[in-house]
Amino acid sequence: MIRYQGKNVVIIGLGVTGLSCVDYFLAQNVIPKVIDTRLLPSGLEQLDQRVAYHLGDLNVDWLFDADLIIVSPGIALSTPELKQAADKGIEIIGDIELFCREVNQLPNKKIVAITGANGKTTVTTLVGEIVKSTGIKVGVGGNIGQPALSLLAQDCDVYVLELSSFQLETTHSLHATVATILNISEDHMDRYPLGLKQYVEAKQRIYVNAKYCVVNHDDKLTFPKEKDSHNVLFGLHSGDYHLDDDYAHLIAQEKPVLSTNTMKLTGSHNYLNALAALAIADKLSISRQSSLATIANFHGLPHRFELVLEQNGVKWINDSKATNVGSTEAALKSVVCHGKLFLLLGGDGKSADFSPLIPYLKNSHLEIFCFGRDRELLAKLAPKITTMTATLAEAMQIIAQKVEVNDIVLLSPACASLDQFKNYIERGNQFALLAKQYAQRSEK
Ligand code: UMA
Ligand code: ADP
Repeated sequence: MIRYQGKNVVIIGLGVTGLSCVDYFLAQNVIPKVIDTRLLPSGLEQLDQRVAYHLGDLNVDWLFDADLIIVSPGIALSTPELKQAADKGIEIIGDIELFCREVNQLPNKKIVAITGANGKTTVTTLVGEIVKSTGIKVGVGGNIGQPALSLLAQDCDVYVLELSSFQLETTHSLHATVATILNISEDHMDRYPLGLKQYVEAKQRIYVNAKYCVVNHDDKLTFPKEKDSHNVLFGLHSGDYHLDDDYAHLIAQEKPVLSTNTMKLTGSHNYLNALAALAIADKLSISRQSSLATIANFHGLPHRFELVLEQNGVKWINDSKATNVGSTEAALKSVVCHGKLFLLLGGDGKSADFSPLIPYLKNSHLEIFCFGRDRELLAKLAPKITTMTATLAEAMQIIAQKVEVNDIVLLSPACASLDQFKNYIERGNQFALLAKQYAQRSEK
């Protein structure tokens, strides 16, 4: 274990990350201080009584007195108080850095590091399942929700980490066996005032010291800056791993290895996710046969282009996890609709440019409903076919009166949910519940 005895440690954030860091330091008898800028942070009840805390703002006396500041991903490094602390030479890192320092000390451990604008959780979960099915001891964590530090308590041989750009910004000691940036499209522009370049720079940190880089052939921004023979490429039509012309098979090293109609996952974006997972598994030297069996049986995750109801000839698809433009684009590319498509967009757009959606909104069989904080901005994309409502529930009420056989109702909002919901799960659950209620009523 790396020793932090005698250091004055300040942790910022009382979310799951902050609490996992508190546990980590307490386990080695270092009692940190904790700051949260919120007055009522969620993790306060769970905080160990030995730990002093400060709420409501960043306590600069504590910060400037610290030897080490651990910052949660929800707090930007550009926060003025943190910049001042950095200028004073105080070390500022995140939980993933603490985790990597520990794993680097242990022999024969492998880290798979996965980032990208979209598909992170799907690929992280799938790789975790692939590794687990071989009997290798695996821990899956990071941005997926299970804090990485909590994995140290388990005896794992392989750690599969989903890493956000925020987490990568505060990580310096990652030595991944396999690292991937799945794709890049705009997200979190509220945290990257210098634009996409700044977001890409954060993502690219995943490749530093990686043994193998798994790279998206169709997205140059996912390529490591230094060209390297250890790069493995996946893509729709080209690369070491790709699809055949009619997307009927996954192809690896020019050989068809899996028929897509035996897969439970649907949509070209998910086939790309499967190819990336297979490329990663191959680099972990996992048997092809075993990986392919797990890929074929993987159902995907809730709230991600999930068919939650098919009744009276109407399909209701919950893609609440589409919290940025790229993921909504993927849904619009994948949806096959023989009737009218009712598209629900809305929420907090995080300062995104929504214009890449415009080409997909020209379909004459489309009706759009925009709700939430950024409804006006979204409505400008295709005003003639758009209805604005304050909430998702109001939009659903109108749509329920209109749907007919062969229609699809698709919640793929292109925005975060936090303006009106606790999270994307609550938003997706509300959509599914209302769909079921309306469908039941129309049966009567
Ligand atoms: N916050 C404050 N003041 C503080 C600390 C936090 O206002 O002092 C706010 C943040 O701005 C944010 C919220 O509190 O709105 C939570 O922030 P946090 O950093 O405390 O979050 P944690 O609960 O520790 O969860 C974090 C990740 N959250 C974020 O990056 C915002 C979780 O990813 C991750 O699962 C978890 O660590 C474990 O690693 C969530 C997420 O939304 C799911 N990630 C973004 C995404 O996927 O797009 C990057
Ligand atoms: P992340 O963890 O990066 O947010 P998820 O797997 O949770 O990714 O999926 C988030 C959203 O992105 C969902 O709407 C999903 O359908 C969509 N998605 C998944 N994989 C891809 C991909 N490779 N390209 C574009 N969109 C994707």
